[in-house]
Amino acid sequence: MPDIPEKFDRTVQSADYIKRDVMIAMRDGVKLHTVIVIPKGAKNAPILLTRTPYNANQKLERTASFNRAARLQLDDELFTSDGYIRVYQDVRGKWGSEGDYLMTRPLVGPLNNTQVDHSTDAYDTIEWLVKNLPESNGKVGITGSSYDGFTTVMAMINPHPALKVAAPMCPMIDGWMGDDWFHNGAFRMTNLDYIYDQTSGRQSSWGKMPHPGRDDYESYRAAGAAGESAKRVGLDQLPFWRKIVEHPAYDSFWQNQALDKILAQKPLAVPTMWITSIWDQEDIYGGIAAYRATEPKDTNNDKNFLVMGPWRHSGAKGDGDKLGLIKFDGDTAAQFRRDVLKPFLDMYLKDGAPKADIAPVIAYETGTNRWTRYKSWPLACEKGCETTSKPIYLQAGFKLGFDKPTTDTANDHDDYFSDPNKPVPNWPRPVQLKNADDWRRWLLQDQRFVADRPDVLSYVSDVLTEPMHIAGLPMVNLLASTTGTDSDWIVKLIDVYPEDVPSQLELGGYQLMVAADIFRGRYRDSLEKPTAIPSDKVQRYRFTLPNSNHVFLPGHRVMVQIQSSWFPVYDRNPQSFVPNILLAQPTDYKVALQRIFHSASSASSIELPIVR
Ligand code: PG9
Repeated sequence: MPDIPEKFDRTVQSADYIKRDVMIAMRDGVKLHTVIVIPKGAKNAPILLTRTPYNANQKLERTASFNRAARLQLDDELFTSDGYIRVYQDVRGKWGSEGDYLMTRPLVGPLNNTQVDHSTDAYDTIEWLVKNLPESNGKVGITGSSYDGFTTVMAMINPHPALKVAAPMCPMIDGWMGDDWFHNGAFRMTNLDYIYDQTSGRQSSWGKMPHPGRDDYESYRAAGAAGESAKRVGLDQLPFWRKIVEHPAYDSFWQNQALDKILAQKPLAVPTMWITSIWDQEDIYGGIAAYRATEPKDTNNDKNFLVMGPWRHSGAKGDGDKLGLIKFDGDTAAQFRRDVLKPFLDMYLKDGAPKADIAPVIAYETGTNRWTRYKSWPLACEKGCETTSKPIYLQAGFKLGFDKPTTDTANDHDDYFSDPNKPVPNWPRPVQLKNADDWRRWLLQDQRFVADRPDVLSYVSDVLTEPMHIAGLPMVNLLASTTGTDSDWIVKLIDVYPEDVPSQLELGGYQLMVAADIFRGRYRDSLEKPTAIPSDKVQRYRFTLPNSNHVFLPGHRVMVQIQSSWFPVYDRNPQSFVPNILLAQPTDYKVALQRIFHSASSASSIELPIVR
């Protein structure tokens, strides 16, 4: 008899949980691998479900303990210690599940000609769970972050009646406007790794894509366009990469799968808490966009909830006491899980749980470092909010202030040469996009490392004598020209710390981005149909920056930086108009003279959502 038996039962008799590993049949017969962790002795227990492409088995492998809370994820602890049944499921086509995988599989319809999607799979899974888990009370909640946030949102569409509550974290909602794939049309090179790892095999894992050298800035620049870098590692073989190449603009492919647009059509079917991170390096757009899209139909203001934490992507699941050098008041993620998420989910899932005191909007105020509660969000905006945003203008002499420029002279502009062959880096080189620590903190990178580059313009206000609170999405109103025929515009709203910060010396003079984004100029008139920028003609670029709830403290200054590349996170704009930037040729990359206007008739500003 061989020493390795045919079967080995891995159940640990003295563990405090029972693990059931099941294959649940969906309506098309495909079976999905599902891991169920039931506290021993559970009765009338609520179920918390997550549907993931990232290996359900691994979610129960944080440690090798006999204790379920130590084995499951950190953010599961409060739930599983309190008797919840925790369920993780591999989405179809990944890991232990059968079926075909489609990246962020769209709903059944023009983009999905099968009979199944994540909405039907969630439905069928919940149907099975409530019928087959005698330990449960028949109430199911769903949660998950990022891709798992996307599957959470999908479950909210035509939901199973047993689905009582949803808590999508940092969900991927619109991959073109500002979540993973693009930001306002600029492609995010980090996706080459993601697509490679996620779709090159059913069980693919992270970090497998080859990268030449130690500096992606250098290797991606040397390769040319994103398409060339992709080709060099074989991404051409992967259908989702080919879809990206076929759909560089905001066409029906992207519009029809944008979940905020889909959700806006009907009132929310289940109470939902949108959990967002202020410095989300991956899905900074979607959570707040979905909250805003669903808010008008939440007429009683009792179904749609928003949380904003001072976190990186998925930060609500981890330790929230600091991010890079920026410290908060205690572990804000643990505070959120204990004081907000747990009572919120209990209220809908646990039999007899008390009504939780949860405000419609719970937002961490950065700068002052405290949690705040509001009835709605944003507090200030262009129109329809209690307060109207207030423009802060670029002024002569690289100043920033609330007085609109009054002159119209030939000198009312500042210029820089943007050379796509010497792009502005996202963080100091060498840049390794796969370096998790750099990647998670880059939105808080001290911007002094580029502030004085000749191709970065920095406008700065006087020292503030009073606190200035922004609460919403700053709107860029940039008046600019280029000698090229296409261009990217990056606008960064920055809090400049005083030269001396006695309580934390390393923050002296720090330039902290509080909201920053990129806009691909070819989309200024239409996101769907790009057009060449007329050379040397002033154009208006209007786009929102990510959401912020920040107080610029007295002694600090407000800064706006403008540049035309942000590499290698974003691919380079060749600055000459080509049909598809992902396929640009080396000769398309041209130096351009960029001109930023601050005159009376062409006044560039950032409309700040300032509240008192
Ligand atoms: N931000 C990741 C992702 C989500 C959806 C699509 C592609 C990538 C994630 O962390 O899951």
